[in-house]
Amino acid sequence: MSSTGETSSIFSRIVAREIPATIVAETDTVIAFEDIAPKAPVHVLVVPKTEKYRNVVELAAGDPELLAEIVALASRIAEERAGGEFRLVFNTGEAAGQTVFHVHAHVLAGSLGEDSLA
Ligand code: DGP
Repeated sequence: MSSTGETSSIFSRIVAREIPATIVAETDTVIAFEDIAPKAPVHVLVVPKTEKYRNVVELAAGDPELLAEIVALASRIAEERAGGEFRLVFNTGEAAGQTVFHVHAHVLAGSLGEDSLA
């Protein structure tokens, strides 16, 4: 939430159900939904509900337990949908391909090729 009470990041708007997404799992603190432009047979984004952390470095320093929740939910999704093996990608910084500055993990699974690094 911003100081005006409006949500700001696109992912906060998904958390608030202001824009649609195919939500696949949710806890009190974390939400998982299908990426809008999938790069693999399974391509789910796992996102903390708070938009306090812009990237995984900030999250690891500020709330390592929340980071562990993201990893645990990613693992659960991969277990349910792809036999438990998966690639976890946190793009960190514009030059690394990050476009949404609300930390999120890409969970990629199922027949991964070289070009499926999200
Ligand atoms: P990154 O480039 O690492 O910041 O990843 C952002 C991802 O978010 C990208 O793969 C596309 C996805 N994305 C962007 N906007 C939306 C949206 O409105 N809905 C969904 N489901 N995914 C989105």
